Amino acid sequence: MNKIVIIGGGGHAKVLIDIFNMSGQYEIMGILDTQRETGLSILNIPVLGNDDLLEGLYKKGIKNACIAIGSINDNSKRKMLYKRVKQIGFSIPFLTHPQAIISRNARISEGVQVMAGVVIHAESLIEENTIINTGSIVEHDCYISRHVHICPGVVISGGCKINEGAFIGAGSTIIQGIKIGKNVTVGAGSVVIRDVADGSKVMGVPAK
Ligand code: JB2
Repeated sequence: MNKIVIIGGGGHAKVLIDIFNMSGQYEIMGILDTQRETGLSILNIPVLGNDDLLEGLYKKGIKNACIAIGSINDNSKRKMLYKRVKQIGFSIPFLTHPQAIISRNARISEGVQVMAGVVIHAESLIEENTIINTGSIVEHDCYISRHVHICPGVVISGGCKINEGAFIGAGSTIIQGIKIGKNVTVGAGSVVIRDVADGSKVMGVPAK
């Protein structure tokens, strides 16, 4: 079985460990965490130490890694870790909960994490290291760039474009054809009916 190391041992890691346990595709060798005590067990997986161990683990034959840092508002740490781990040589597999529905005509890139109850429809493209969190809907013909976090319960209507690093808060709705700029934050529960410029923070109904 392919060996994998998990980076980050918080809430997001627990959701991912459940997915690993269900899929049985990877043998989890341990968790790296900058704050948690070495030897601590998280859902029966031991914390091995911090990220200084990455190179050594790779040399010992663990060739797969999972970025288990989620994000609240800011995806930059997730992006930094993804780049660091790729540079060492690790593969970062696409992970999906068995109860997600993904069109055969959707394209999903490396390191994407798709949680339970997600629906992704035809001709949508999801780029590297993006999280499509629990119960979200990505309609047809959407483009979702790298290092994006689509939080639980978001609805992205057909033909939307979500650019790199955007954070779409829980329960938000984005109507059809909208463009969301780079590193935008959409507050939880918003309804986005106009395009949003790079770096903006919007919230509310309609989002402003
Ligand atoms: O650079 C790091 C690093 N920075 C923080 N390297 C490693 N290896 N670990 C790091 N951490 C660790 O990630 C922290 O010490 C902490 O144990 C863990 C983050 O846990 P937390 O529960 O705070 O956040 P999360 O990212 O697992 O989950 C957030 O995002 C999810 C998507 C939460 O807000 C969840 O509620 C949310 N579902």
